This record gives sequence, structure tokens and C-alpha cells, in this order.
Amino acid sequence: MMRLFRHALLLCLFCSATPAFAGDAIIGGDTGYRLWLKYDALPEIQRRNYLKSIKSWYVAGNSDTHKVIRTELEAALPSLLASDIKEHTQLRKQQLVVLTRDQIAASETELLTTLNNLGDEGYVLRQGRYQGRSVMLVAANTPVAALYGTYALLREMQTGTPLNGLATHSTPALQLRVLNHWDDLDRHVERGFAGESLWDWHKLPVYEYQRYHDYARANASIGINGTVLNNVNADPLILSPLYLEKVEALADTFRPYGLRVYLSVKFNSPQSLGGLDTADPFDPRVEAWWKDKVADIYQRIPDFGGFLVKANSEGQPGPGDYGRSHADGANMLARVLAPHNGVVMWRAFVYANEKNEERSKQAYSEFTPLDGKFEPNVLVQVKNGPIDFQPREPFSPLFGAMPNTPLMMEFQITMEYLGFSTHWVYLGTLFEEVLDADTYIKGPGSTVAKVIDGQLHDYPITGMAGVANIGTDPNWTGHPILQSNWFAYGRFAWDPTLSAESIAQNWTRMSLTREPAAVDEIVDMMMQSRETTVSYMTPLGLHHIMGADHHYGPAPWVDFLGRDDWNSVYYHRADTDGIGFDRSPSGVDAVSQYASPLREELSKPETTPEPLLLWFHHLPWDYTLADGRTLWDALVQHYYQGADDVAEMTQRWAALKGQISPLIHKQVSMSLQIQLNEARWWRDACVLYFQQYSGMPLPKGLAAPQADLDTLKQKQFPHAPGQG
Ligand code: BDP
Repeated sequence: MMRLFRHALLLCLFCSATPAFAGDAIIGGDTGYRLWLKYDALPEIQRRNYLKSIKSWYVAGNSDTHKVIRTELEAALPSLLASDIKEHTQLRKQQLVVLTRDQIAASETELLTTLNNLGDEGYVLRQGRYQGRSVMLVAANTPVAALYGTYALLREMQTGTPLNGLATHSTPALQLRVLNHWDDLDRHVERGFAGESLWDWHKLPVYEYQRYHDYARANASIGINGTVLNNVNADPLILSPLYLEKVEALADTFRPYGLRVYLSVKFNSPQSLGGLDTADPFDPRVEAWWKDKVADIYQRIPDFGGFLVKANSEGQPGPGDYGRSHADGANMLARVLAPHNGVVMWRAFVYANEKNEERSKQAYSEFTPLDGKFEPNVLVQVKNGPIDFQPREPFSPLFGAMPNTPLMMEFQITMEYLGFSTHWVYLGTLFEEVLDADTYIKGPGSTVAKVIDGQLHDYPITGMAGVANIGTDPNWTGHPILQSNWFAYGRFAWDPTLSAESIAQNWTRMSLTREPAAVDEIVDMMMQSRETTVSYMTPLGLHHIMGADHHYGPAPWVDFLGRDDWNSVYYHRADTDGIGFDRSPSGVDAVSQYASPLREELSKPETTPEPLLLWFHHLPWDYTLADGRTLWDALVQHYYQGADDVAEMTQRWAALKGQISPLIHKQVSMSLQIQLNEARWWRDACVLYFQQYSGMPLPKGLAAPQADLDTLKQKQFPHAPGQG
């Protein structure tokens, strides 16, 4: 297997060779497949410096993970350093040395003491003396942590950090750092825009794609340690012996990379798969069924991670069908998983029409009474905002409100509501905004990051989930820039206090270019990109005004869906009096779910942050903003500015031609063209639609949209990708 891996890696390195050109056609260009693990030769001066302290490498240990480390170094070092440096089987001076605890000499007491505090996943990087020799040391307690350290060192090298005197160590802030694949067994990816599912269920368990290894490498390189293979809208078949054999094969492939496999399960599987007449969690036959199923899974996959469950949400079965609570359902599964050290990730994304409560409030109402009632191996997985991955939402009020239940963050990396895979939107700034948001739950500085990493409430387990944006597209994410969102997710899951900007810088240097001016330009574009998209889609706190079902494009007019809270008009509430959702105490009082003083701040439009204004307030069209503009003028100006910013992005990107690999440059250019068209479409549709209610003219200097609202309303997209 490893031989195959090595061979394919070399092939991959080969396919990155300088492309040939014929006019605009690009043959054999860099497809982006290598992600941020490109390992193209560093600038000469840097190479020379590194070669002073690294003349060979030495990896102590022979586990499968050690073999992965060796293979990675073999792919990386000769290529980065453009030198024929090699592995040595013995310790030497001026070497890169990778050590796992049981290989470390007992006389190295200081190093061993440092390692005592680093757990199973932390690592030390240290340039200095080891056993009398001057070496560049990667040391850790376990092989997987040594792999993380190896990737961290390669990242330092790829981004040009001087190794001289390097002395650092790192441990992850969160324990479970998991990707959620919304992949169906027929390889359709729900809300996926980058090809088919990576998992070729038909050819599993025999056929092992190189891509599976490269996926695991990419994850390990940013510290992701778990993957939920299948859609939260789960097919019960995933638990059948036929599929478990395939899952087992993937788990075997991923194990050396420290990547544990989890599955989404359908709550009524004992019925639909097991033939029982109920899935009531209180029925002993049901628990016995799950117990046997779990035993079978662990027989095959001893390090299986556990279950992710979407229950009583959007038509999925759940404990509520039997009058039981979410805790009753989660605890039954938790009890059968506990003896195997498995966890339950129970989703809080629930909303039910019959409760007749405003949607943004429902998860809080349903879950806070259950605080402290879950088994210790349950995490409640909460989407970052109270509705559904909108371009901008306030943080979910559940964060901070369940001190006795581990809450796990769920981010969406795939771009369901942010332009699919054609809009350039760097999510690092969104992740940062949410993680840095202050819940005030224990006074100022009680950030969401401190809730989820357990600092505030001493959670026994911690975690973060990201809904993956990857598929079989040659560049994994459909749009080369969107690889950065996978990268940023992993980096924030490791350390939620990192800055979005430094992550963008590293990613750009590792993936696109090391030219300082080009790096600055691209990072600047990345940093502004999400705000730009918010401006042309949902400025000032607007939300959920996209196309019905497929969620593609603008459709503030949607008013025909079966439930009130699936319709755009429910959310923007535009009428001749004004626009926005009154969630203040005079309206549905969602603000009461936040702690003071945030609650009071959000209760009044004057003290609500402008980017969330219409999330919390219904305001007259001529309401005056802090800068003196009317609400209507500001809204329209956002739409126009957002579209203009995309036009500017296309020019800035065009100017980078020649500094980026040609195929990638061309792909991003083409996507920007689509994004520009769609930004203008959003602008025109929203401005024309809302103008019917405001009855106000466009602010001076802005040309009226050329589009016709009725024509825009009639657009249909029957085969838009990613539909549920
Ligand atoms: C919504 C998606 C839907 C998912 C659901 C969920 O539109 O496809 O199944 O979230 O998270 O955003 O369960």
C-alpha cells in the first residue's frame, strides 16, 4: 500500500511540472490537486539557510504513522530544498529528527518534561542540541502527534520561517476536530458543489484510491482528526454489513493519519434496517439492537469515533416521535457507545412548526432545559448561528447557555448560502467573527471560543465540526481559493485564537505564490471577500432570501413554501412601513436568549451593530443610520458596492497573471466572471424587489438596474447542484 502511495506521490509531483501553453490553452497545468502541500522549491537563499541545519532526516519508529511521516518527508524535503538530501537510519548532526516519546533518550529530561504537558496530540519543534548533536527536532508523545509536528515544521519551511533558534510547542485547543460530509451513498453530495462524493462505495472495500490517502494527508496536515463519512440526512443502509465493510476499509486507510471515522445514523434504523416495530429509545429491544450494531462496528473498527445524529429535524425521525426528549435519544446511543469510548454528536439544528415559536429561538428553547441531562459522552452540535449558515448571523445563543453540556461548534465550509463554488469567499473572517464574539456569559471576554474549548464551563469533551466543501473535482473544492476554507477550518479547530489574516497568509504562500507583493494582494482580497458577498447578498442583517430549495441566487419574493419559516418573506418582512425582523422585546424577543449586556444592546436599533440591524429590528425605510444615511440608501449602496467590489476583484486578479500558476489563474478568473454576473443579479433582484415597498428613488449617482423584476422572478434552475 505504501509503495503505491509513494509512487502516486511522485506522479503528482511530476504533474506539477511547468505547463505548456498554446495561446490561452493550458496543457498539463497545476490542477491544484496538491492543495497546500505543494512543496515546490523554495527561493534559493532560503534553501541555502535550511540546508545548513538540515542535511538529512531521521525518523525513529516503524509504525504505519511513522511510515507516513517518512513518505511525507521524502516527498517534501528534496523538493522544497531542491537537493538530493536523504533519510538516514541513524541519528546524526545537522539533521531533521522526528522522535516519539518512547524513542527519546532518558537523559533528555527537559524535553521529556515539556512533553509531559502536551498530551497525545501536541508536539515540540526545537532547533538545538539533542544527545550532543545540533539538530532540528520534532518530538511528541505519540506517532500521530509526531506527524502533526512534522507537518507544522513543513508549514514553517513553506512559509519561510527561519529555523535558527526555533523553539515552540503546540497542543490542540479542541479534542474533536471533525469534518462532516453530507455525502449520500449514491455519491451525490447534499450542498456539495465540487463534484461527487470522494467515497466510491461501489468499488469499496477493494479499490483504494490515492485520493483517499491525499485526503487524509491534507487533514492530518492541519490537525483534523475525525471524519463523518455520510450525510446527516442518513441512509440507514450505512449500518448494513455491506456498507460497514466499506467503512472499515476507509477507516483502515485513514488510521495511520490519525483520522478516525464516524457515521451519521438515522434514528429509526432499528425499524428500517433491523425490522423492529419501533425505535423508541425506552424500548429495551431498541437499545439491544443498537448495542449489537455498535459491537459489530467496533469489531471491525476498534477506534471508531461514534455517531452524528440529526433527529426530529426537517422530517428526520427522532425520540420525539415517541414522546421522548433529545436527551433520552442521545443517552440511549451514548450508553451503548460508552464501553467502546465512542461519542454521540447530537445536533441542535431543530425547529418544528407546531411549536409556533419563531425559528431562531427554537433550538435554545428545546435544548437549554436539557442542560446537564446528557451522558458524559454526548456533545450537542450547534450551528454557528441560530438559523442556518447564512452569510452573516449573530452567534447562536446556545453558546454559553448550557454550562453542563459540552457544546460543539458546527461551521459550514461548503458554500450553500455563499455562492456555491463559484464565489470567492474566504471564510476565515466568518469563523473568526463567530469565535471571537462575546457571549458575556461570565462577564466580558467570555468568547464563543472559550465556550467551545471548555475554558468557561470545564467541558469534559470539546469539539468543532465543519461541513466539508470537498469532492472529486480535480482541485477538491471546485474553486481553487475555496481550498483555503478547508485549511482555515482545520487551523481554527486546532487553535480558535488564531487570526484569519495569518491563516490566509500561510495558505497563500503554501498554495499560490511566495512573491511578497502577490501574497499581500491576495490576502487583502481574501480578507475583504466575505464582507463583499454579504453586501451583495444580505447586507445589514438581512438573511434567508435566497432561491427556494436549491438556495441558488436571490429570491426575496419566495412566499409559496409549505412552512412559513422556509419563505424569504418571513425573514425580511418588507412592507411599505419598512424592513427587517423584530426580534427585540417588542417583537418575538429573541434577544432575551442572550446574556446581559448583549441582550439590552441588541434590544435597541441604536445600539445594535449595524451589520445585524435587520436581523433584530424592523425599521422604517427612512430610519436614520449613525452616519446620517437613510436605511434605504444604505441598503441600496451596499448592494451596489458589493457588486462593484467584485468587478474590482476581477481586475486585481487579472493583474496577478504571470505570478500564479496559469491554470489556477484562469480558473479563478472564470469563477470571478460568474461571481460578477451573480453579484449584479443579486443587486438588481433585491433592489428592484425592495423598492416596490420602499417606494423611494435610488440614492444619487446610482444607475437604475437594467433588469426586469418579473423576468428575474421567473428564472428556474431545475438542476442546480447540491440539492437535498
Ligand atoms: C440546511 C440544508 C440542508 C441540511 C440542513 C441540516 O439546506 O440540506 O440537511 O441544513 O443542516 O442548511 O441538517
